[in-house]
Amino acid sequence: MDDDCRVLVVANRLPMTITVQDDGTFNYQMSSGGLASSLHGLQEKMKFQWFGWPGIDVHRSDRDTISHEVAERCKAVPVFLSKETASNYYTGFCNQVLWPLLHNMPEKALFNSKWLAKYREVNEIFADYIVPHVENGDLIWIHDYQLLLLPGILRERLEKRKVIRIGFFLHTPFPREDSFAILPLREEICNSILSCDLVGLHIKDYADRLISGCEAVLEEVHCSPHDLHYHGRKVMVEHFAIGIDPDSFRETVNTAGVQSQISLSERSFAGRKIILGVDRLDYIKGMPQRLAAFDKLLDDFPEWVGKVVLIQVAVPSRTDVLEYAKLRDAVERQVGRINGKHSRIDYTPIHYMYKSVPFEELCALYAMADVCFISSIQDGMNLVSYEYVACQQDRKGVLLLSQYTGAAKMLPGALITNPWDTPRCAEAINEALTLPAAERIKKYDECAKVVNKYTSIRWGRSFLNALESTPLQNRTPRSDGVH
Ligand code: ADQ
Repeated sequence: MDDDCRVLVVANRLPMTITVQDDGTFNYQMSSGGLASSLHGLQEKMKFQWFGWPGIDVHRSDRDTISHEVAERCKAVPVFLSKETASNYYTGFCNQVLWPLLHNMPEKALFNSKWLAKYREVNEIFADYIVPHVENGDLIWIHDYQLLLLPGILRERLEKRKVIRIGFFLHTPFPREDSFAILPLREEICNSILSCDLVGLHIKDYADRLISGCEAVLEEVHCSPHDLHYHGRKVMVEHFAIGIDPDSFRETVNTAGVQSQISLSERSFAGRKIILGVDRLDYIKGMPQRLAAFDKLLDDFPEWVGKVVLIQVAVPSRTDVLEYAKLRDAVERQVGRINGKHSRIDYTPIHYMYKSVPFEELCALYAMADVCFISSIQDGMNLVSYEYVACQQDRKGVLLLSQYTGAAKMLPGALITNPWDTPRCAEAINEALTLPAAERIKKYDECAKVVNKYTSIRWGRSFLNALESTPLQNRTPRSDGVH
């Protein structure tokens, strides 16, 4: 990869979090996790320029100050959106239309034409900020479902003026045919995606579905296994499984602070096995299914009552969306019912935490759990599974992983489950808790090999290498003369 190459990374959110303090001044903090840390290692070698929404409503008079600070601190350009625009675009169209449909859950989707118009408008606003920065030879890397129309808009605006390559990575699954058929804007979305030189998804299934979806709604698409030809342009469609930076987790686990948190917690759970669940409280993560399986374990294998606990961290997410509030209520009622049923004076089976835990505490939880149970009913990849493996170098615990995650295709040592099949999930938990040491270690080592090899740096480098290797091409004019 050419080290002088400039990469414009465009994502819904900036790589830093900005908050307003009591005195009205702003606080800036680099976001932990996410895309910024995935690309951290590469940023030292290549010139990155970020674009993203700061996530707060900023008065016009403060915009210059914030732009200056953000440019200085993380080489980023904030894309300002009014509160009303952001709400219709993000809370509305992104989270209540695109998110459920991309995850094949049309029953959770709501439709509203104002949201749709604002989604288009925000993708145009992103282009307004980006276009003045683009130079010949740039690689533009656009991320995720919030910006599906941006590649097409940029291609139209820059076509004649700049020689650039555009890449797009979708972090969610690409929907199955039935959900795709009701996706609003599907033609516009496919047309935009095919304005890219390279389109990346986590696994081959999603890439295949994207190719079929584009073929279904657009004329003039010609497909071969790894690329498409559209309006005379070649578009590569590849799968690049994202990973994590395992060293940062291992190093944190080995700090004295985390080690003492682990010892303290181990003492309070002495004589009991620990199953861990960590998720944003999102309906894709299958928390009710996990709780039902744990309940069934205690019913069907009563020898575990008093001997096993489930620690469930539910990170608050999208609290302004009704479906998420309903999910929280349902999960908390379910936790109460199960605890009411199986608790004893000296035993509470489920330890439920509705909060975002600090990174050190998260690493301590990962390190002390005997089993990590991931029961997503849909999930693009699922990085919690990788993080658990990275933190388990001493204990070599068991990963119980839903077949509906991208990670299930990557981690051969995991015990794969179907979260809808409650009795078999309960059996799988029992199997995970009783796996003979030699088999457990073998399975763990298989997972660790993948987590250590397919890191986030490798993911970023592979995508950018592939993007840089695509031929620079002009779009041939369409027969109707429209470009
Ligand atoms: P998410 O749906 O957010 O990501 P996931 O991949 O599991 O799901 O990542 C969650 C991240 O949040 C992890 O890095 C984790 O450390 C962090 N996190 C979890 N609990 C936390 C807590 N209590 N406090 C602080 N941080 C916490 C989307 C897609 C996934 C895809 C990723 C990356 O839905 O399928 O794997 O993007 O592409």
